[in-house]
Amino acid sequence: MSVNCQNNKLIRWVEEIEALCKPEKVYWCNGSAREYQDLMAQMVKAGTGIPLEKRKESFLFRSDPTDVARIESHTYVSTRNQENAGPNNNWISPDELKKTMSDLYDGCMAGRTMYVIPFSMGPIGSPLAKTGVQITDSPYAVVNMHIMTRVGDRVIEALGADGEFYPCLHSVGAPLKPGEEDVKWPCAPMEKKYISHFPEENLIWSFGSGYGGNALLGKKCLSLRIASVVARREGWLAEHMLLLRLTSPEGRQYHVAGAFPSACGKTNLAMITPTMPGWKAETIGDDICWMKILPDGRLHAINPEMGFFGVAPGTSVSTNPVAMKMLQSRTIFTNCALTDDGDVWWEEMGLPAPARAIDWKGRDWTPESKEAAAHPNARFTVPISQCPTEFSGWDHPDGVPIDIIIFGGRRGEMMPLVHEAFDWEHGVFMGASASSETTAAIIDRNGNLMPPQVRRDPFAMLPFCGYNMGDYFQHWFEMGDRLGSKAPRIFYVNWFRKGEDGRFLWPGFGDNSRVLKWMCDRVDGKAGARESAIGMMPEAKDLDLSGVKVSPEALEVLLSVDSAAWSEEIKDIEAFFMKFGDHYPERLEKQLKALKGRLSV
Ligand code: OXD
Ligand code: MN
Repeated sequence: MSVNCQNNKLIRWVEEIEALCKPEKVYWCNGSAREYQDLMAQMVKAGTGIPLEKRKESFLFRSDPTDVARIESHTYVSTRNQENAGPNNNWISPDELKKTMSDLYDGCMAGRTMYVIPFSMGPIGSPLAKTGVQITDSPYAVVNMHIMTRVGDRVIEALGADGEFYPCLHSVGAPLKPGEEDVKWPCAPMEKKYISHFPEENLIWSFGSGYGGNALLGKKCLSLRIASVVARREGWLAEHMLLLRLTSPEGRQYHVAGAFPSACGKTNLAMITPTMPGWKAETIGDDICWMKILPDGRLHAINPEMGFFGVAPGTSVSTNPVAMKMLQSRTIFTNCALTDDGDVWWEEMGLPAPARAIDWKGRDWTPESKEAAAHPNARFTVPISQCPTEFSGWDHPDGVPIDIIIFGGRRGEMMPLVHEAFDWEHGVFMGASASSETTAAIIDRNGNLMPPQVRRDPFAMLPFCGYNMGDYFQHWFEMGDRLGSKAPRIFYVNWFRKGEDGRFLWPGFGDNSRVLKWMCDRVDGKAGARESAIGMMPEAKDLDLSGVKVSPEALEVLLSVDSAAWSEEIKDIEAFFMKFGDHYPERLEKQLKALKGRLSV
């Protein structure tokens, strides 16, 4: 047991899980650097972790080929009443799901160590922070949790005798028989994988997968699915958003929160290098943000995490030079390719492909090979403290006051570069009607990558909202009522619009700062905009485009509303909203009607 643990509820829960999962031994994590090193050494000895000669204190892991991403089809929100989970979640009744999973958990840790990880999401002691305790039989999950959260004794101390914690149970679901040799990446077959949430008990049970959000339970499971329910209960917001601080040449600061679906360049935007002279951007978070109205009446945000779990392929010196520097040392890589000289490589890294490598499945690879060397959802895990653009006050307990909220997605057609909401209520409509083309962070129930398709992804929260999304929309309206004139301004962006030749029309990356500058100027009442059917939009003259290579024709497309395409889009939005039946807020219907009126459809 942890030497310090005074919390009887926690001690009892750990004993109960030990009795159920029957591990060989139990180990309470203290969060020390020594613990991290010992676990890494143990995994290197077992052949699971591969030290990288070219990157100091960095390691490569390869997952089982069937265990490579979040599995939305095996993710459940289990409430007594199905309606509370809503049409946006898979649902099984708590009794049935607990029965099925208890049978799976019975003896599932045989031959393994059961790790108890006390962790804090958010600065310990912050009014915005929450404590979790993850039990897992995966040492890989432990080292990743060390980077992604605040782990260890100081959490146990803060918990005290009767502090509340969120129990998060995880097992890879691969018990070992006496004398049986372990595989490199133990996991259960697809039909036994479950990522389950019981919001009425603030409880998480995950079984069968060792990858990413399925195994690092502080992230999507706690900080989004469970936290979103708690946030509604307690009157705050738990969001799938990056956090960024911008400073103008005059020294004025703006704090931006941005919601984008997986792999829409959220990490790149969080680490943006502005191309406009004098502008500075600092990183606070790249994935999750918790926002609360503090006594000054403003919406304050923290990043509850402590590290980045980013998608490697596509990260390059041109798309994200900051991340490339950050990954030079003390990084865990998963499912990247391994080069002969002991480095990692991935597609679109901006470096020539090695003549020979070992691919993510551990096979010999050459540029002639048919398959990609790195899995498209290959990842890096790295502490935020290594980010060269880290904002030094990023973990202030009161967070930062938000000026600007951005929604967005990946749309090759239809969606203009940027538009601004008329007011908060219109902004909620923008968030609720957001959509994107899907990417590699999701696999279907057969373990195949989802083919790219446009899906509605409100607030980029479709896979992460732990309750009925109709009620979530209503919660956003009510937050606006409380914020009144202190509400942040809301914008919608699309960096991915393509021309007829299939090429992107907007240069993106550092030049996205030009769009951010327009937003800042709008906040200060300094930039022009014209009213369109879908919101306030800049004209070319309102954007700072000095030195950008965009043709006037491209700009014309990027800054206009394609009414015919929008009329089609409206049908899809409406059909989506209708799924929420009685939970569909009247105020959203009012927004939809108003948009139809403006588009004359
Ligand atoms: C992520 C995701 O990994 O959104 O952040 O899928
Ligand atoms: Mn994410």
